[in-house]
Amino acid sequence: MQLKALLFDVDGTLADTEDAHRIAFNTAFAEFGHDWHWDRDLYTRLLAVTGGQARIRFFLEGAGMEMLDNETVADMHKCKTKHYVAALQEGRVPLRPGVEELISDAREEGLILAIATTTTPVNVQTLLENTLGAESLDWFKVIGAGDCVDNLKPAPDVYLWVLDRLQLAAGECLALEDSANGLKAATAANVQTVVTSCPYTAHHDFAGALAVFDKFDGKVNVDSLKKLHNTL
Ligand code: XBP
Ligand code: MG
Repeated sequence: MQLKALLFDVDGTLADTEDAHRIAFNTAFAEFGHDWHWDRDLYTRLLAVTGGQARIRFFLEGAGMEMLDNETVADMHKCKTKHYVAALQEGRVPLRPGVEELISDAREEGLILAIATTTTPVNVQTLLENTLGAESLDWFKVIGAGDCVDNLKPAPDVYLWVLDRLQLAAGECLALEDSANGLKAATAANVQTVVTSCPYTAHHDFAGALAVFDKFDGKVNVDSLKKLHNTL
């Protein structure tokens, strides 16, 4: 089957966003009067759960703390999103080296681009606007984010949602992911996946990936992706 589309994850794949997410969570906790601090080690473990609100609940459970009601968690997460978006607007989160070139080459080659992420939609929009420019939002034919589906990764839902809107078969697409949960989600939707791990996910189990790299630059480009897809 011909490769027609690239489906990009956002966090950890397009950009190393997780430290900015982590810092935004910590700022929100302080604003809500809590002295909770998520350091890198703890956050690495908390990334087992996707979605910011679920991650806050997972933390409370793991720490044996009293569970907050849904409204409080949602408000705290809204505050976190505000701080995260501000970091993106200040240009503190660049794309990973090689990503801009890959996107530009893929467009020139006529490949369809889409996004399949579990993050909050405004995060995707703001990252794209502040890295590739406002017009880049139109380069992605479909943007599937955490608000589009009930079940976040590792469930396949966001990939199935994106495939449905693209009207493409899974075999006509490749997913680009950085994490085991992302790989599981794409694989469960029958989309073959190329992993480019990031510092927070380098230790994950990527069994089942079409290929695993630790960076895009010099390794992941349209030619290498087409070759990998041809081997299927
Ligand atoms: C990303 C996530 C998100 C972000 C935080 O996973 O799990 O929760 O860490 O964003 P993936 P929100 O890269 O697999 O899509 O706080 O907006 O959820
Ligand atoms: Mg990711």
